Amino acid sequence: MHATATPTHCPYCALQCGMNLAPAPGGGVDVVERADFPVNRGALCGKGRTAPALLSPSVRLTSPLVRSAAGELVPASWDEALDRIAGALSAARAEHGPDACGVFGGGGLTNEKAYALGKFARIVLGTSQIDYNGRFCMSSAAAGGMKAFGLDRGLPFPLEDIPKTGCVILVGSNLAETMPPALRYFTELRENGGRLIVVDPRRTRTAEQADLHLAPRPGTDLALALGLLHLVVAEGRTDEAYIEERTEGWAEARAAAMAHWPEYVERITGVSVPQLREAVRMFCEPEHAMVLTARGPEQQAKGTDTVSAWINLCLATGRPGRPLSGYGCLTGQGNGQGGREHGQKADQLPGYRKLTDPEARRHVAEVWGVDPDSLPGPGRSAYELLDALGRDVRTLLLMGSNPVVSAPRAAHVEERLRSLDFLAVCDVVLSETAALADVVLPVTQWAEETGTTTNLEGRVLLRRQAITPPEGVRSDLHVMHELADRLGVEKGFPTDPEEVFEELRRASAGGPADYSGITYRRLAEENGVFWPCPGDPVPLPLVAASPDPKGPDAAEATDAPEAMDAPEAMGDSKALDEPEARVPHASQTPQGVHPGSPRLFLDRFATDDGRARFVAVSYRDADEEPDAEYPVLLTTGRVVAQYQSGAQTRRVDELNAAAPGPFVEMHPRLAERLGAADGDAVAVVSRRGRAVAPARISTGIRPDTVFMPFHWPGEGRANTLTNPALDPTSRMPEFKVCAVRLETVSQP
Ligand SMILES: Nc1nc2c(c(=O)[nH]1)N[C@H]1C(S)=C(S)[C@@H](COP(=O)(O)OP(=O)(O)OC[C@H]3O[C@@H](n4cnc5c(=O)[nH]c(N)nc54)[C@H](O)[C@@H]3O)O[C@H]1N2
Ligand SMILES: Nc1nc2c(c(=O)[nH]1)N[C@H]1C(S)=C(S)[C@@H](COP(=O)(O)OP(=O)(O)OC[C@H]3O[C@@H](n4cnc5c(=O)[nH]c(N)nc54)[C@H](O)[C@@H]3O)O[C@H]1N2
Ligand code: SF4
Ligand SMILES: [Mo]
Repeated sequence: MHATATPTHCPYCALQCGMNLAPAPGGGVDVVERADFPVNRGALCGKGRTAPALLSPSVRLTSPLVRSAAGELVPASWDEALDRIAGALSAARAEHGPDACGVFGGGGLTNEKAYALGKFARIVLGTSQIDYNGRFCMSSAAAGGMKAFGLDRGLPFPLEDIPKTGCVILVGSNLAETMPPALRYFTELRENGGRLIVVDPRRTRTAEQADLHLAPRPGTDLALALGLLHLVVAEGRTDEAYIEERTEGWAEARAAAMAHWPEYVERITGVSVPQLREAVRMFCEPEHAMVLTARGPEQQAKGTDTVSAWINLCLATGRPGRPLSGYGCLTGQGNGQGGREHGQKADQLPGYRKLTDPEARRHVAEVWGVDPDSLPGPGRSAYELLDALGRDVRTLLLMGSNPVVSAPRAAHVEERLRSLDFLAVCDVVLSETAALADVVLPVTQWAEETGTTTNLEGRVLLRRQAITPPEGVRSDLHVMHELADRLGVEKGFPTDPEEVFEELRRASAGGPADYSGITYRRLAEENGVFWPCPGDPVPLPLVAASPDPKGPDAAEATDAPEAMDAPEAMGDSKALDEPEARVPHASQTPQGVHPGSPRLFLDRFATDDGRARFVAVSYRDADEEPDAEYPVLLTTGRVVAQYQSGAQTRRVDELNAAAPGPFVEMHPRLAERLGAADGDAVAVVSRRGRAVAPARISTGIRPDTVFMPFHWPGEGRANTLTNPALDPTSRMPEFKVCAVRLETVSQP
């Protein structure tokens, strides 16, 4: 335990608020204000403030658990638990081939863990079957950003630029609840005379702050963005010089947008033509303007095209790559940004490299000390992987996610998890998914360990250990080290996070997300560094993996059935993040200290020719539109006091008191038709299942739509209802739209 306060960051969302942890009088730690971190300047939401509750042994796991002959989870030694997992992975590989071993990661894992997990899958298990929950989060924005700019970094500018711009269109973000300390930037924007437009089917706490609130029907943001672009052209508000100088593809994108007449867009979205015109005026008149998207428009089966449409609007008006302007996505999880850069994605190698790029394979294989040809190809996307459990994928190692609550069509996913030969879960608490496991490993979290995260601005941060973990708890890095050892790879999985980070620097060097110039020391001294930050990492090879990358079971592995490699088994996974990322700032010298890159694209975009790409897109309906049987739209999201699947926050008393359970938000007119009063239990039924929760009546939601938060398991689980229709490029499920019907429930 440190004698004085330890400066660190919050365990939860992508804002990664700075906080100090001071030793508490009765043991444990207290959260103390940390004013020196610029993103939140000391402010915290209730989740961050109460985070020390997660450290209590009454909340967190403190011993490995294994399933007994009687089917119960019982405490066991680390050796027994690890032996069981290694045995199950070996057996699956021997019997069915390496792709029978699946790995599922999380965007809350530190960079070091995400990096080690990707490496573990590829060189210890030799499996292609790895993906992570970030696929459910920001993958559509990543794909859209890649297509247009050749690079995906959530925000290409720091949050501090927001108050200085002229107008922000905030599309499907309820940041007043999902990142409360960030609301300050928008308040300051308005105090400075800038305008805020919020696009959300609900009048949220965020929308209440807006100068203009557009409330489209869920799933119609694509039409809305195209309608705005139509008006920009019709009103002669395009920036022709910028289009000419800095972009490609305008003619096709323009033609596609021109087919979206304002009256047609009004019919689809429910946003009136005068409101569309007002939005265009607010957005185009100031010298600087931004569009920021979050999960509302992205979690749709057309999320990538929707992001492209919003980017097209920005490009046509000359915004991206200009000061205080451009397009950005508000990433969600604590390491939502870094977690998508270093190799836990199905199609990816560290440094945001493509697994299919021969040069990327060569570089990373050299860092790992393996043959490039031994690296598997791209695997399935998150939902496709979960859907394949118990079929092709027989054993799963899961780290940092709770899909029983958070995956779409959750009852089906739960059934797939139960059908596995073997499930191993590393978690801090006994989540609903951990409760299904054959072995649960209790791992260190946040204040109990050191590691780096990358916040929504692309700012790499150092989270420092502030407290000694309880006896019986080990880190995820330790788990990978021990499993690799048991599976015949003795070197290459250090347990010291800084040693892992040093290797990550080398692996990312020269890649799009280049961390090679970043060190723990710099992170501590500079309060974070923005990537790309090329530099001079420790020369190779410092750490080499065992010479036989597949370990002792290599012979069996070679006899694996070929089916997993067949193109149809891959789905469209090859499309996951097309097109390929290019190295930005390649000209910068690796000598000397690179300052990091708070603002991207000011000189050029990260494409081959430095020009941004318009992508011609057209509106299409949601996968499931309302009909006579399912006449109402369901959308889902978050409340301020609960986090994600709730595995952590449902264990914090103060947060539970603030948000005790699920609800179905509905308009009074809809409630009246249904015959439900506020608080009455109502059933929401979709083609996937039925959920029951109390009605919450509000005039702030469209009468054709109901909203449910997704933080709870059981009867009120929103994801029992959601549609796993996937975006063709990003493989993002359509969490934000499905068709339902409502029924009253007679109460006992
Ligand atoms: N309190 C809290 N904070 C969190 C999290 C949490 O679970 N709880 N999770 C973190 C993570 S991982 C993420 S990804 C972020 C998410 O942050 P947000 O994107 O802000 O969160 P959501 O509530 O999922 O969705 C935002 C809004 O989209 C609206 N919406 C629904 N359908 C549509 C649509 O079709 N179009 C548009 N334009 N809007 C629509 C919803 O009404 C909702 O108000 O939050 C992070 N912060
Ligand atoms: N209907 C609907 N569903 C959604 C969404 C939606 O808007 N609507 N949003 C989606 C989005 S954006 C996201 S990001 C997902 C998130 O959903 P999940 O992937 O389920 O995310 P969490 O609930 O944060 O789960 C993280 C788990 O990891 C554990 N954990 C925390 N730290 C560590 C660590 O260091 N190591 C290990 N091994 N475990 C750790 C936590 O205790 C928790 O059990 O949900 C998606 N699901
Ligand atoms: S806004 Fe996010 S990072 Fe900040 S305290 Fe709340 S949960 Fe933590
Ligand atoms: Mo997320």
